[in-house]
Amino acid sequence: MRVQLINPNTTAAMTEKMAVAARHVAAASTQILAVQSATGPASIESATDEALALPGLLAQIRAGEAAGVDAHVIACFGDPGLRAARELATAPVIGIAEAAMQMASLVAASFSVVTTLARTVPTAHRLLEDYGMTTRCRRVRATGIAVLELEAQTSDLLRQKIRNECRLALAEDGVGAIVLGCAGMADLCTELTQELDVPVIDGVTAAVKLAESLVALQIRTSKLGDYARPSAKPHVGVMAQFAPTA
Ligand code: 5HY
Repeated sequence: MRVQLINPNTTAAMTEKMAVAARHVAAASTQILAVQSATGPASIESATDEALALPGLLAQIRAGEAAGVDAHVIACFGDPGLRAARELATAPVIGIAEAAMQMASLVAASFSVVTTLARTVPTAHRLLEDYGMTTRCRRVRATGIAVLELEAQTSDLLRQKIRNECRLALAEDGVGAIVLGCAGMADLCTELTQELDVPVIDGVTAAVKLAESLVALQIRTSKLGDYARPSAKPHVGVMAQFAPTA
């Protein structure tokens, strides 16, 4: 099967890092097609970043559908554009935040999220509400690390900060699992799981395995109700190229 892994920001090093993590867990018969938005911000850390990232992301969804991919993964912890992507797609579309939260809730009664900047914490809370997960998540913890700081090589200092925040979550929040709150943390999941001896869930790998499950079960995105196709209509201006055509 072919799973399109979409980085909705425009940082190639991050796309490469998440592709490595995804390929590491994918079944031998799964091809990971890692792509990124052609337009938009280098990282997504605010509602404005998210709004500007959406045209490029939705263009990749449309391109993937046209190419007949079996599933899409939106690899940004804010799950930007998830509902719009599901309107446009018949293949399943998995957001990494929803994937990680759902998977954590299967193995622990409650979890905490360890994320990047305090600026992104309200987004995580909004998603928890949206997904009916507020009773499962005890706390969303910021490390103060910006998304782009996680790129290139994740330094020992940054790893230490993330590790410390995870340890605090386990000591203070009474949780049984940690959800990593950024696609750029995907490379830390295995070592943190070993060090902390609790499930540490990274959304990129969780989303790939959930996508594989849905494809294997031949479950596709419903076109009835909320995810019905958007109707085609006239659009003006530079964004017209991104508008649904049929
Ligand atoms: C992400 N931003 O996973 C989110 C993380 C965050 O560009 N990729 C981004 O900090 O909300």
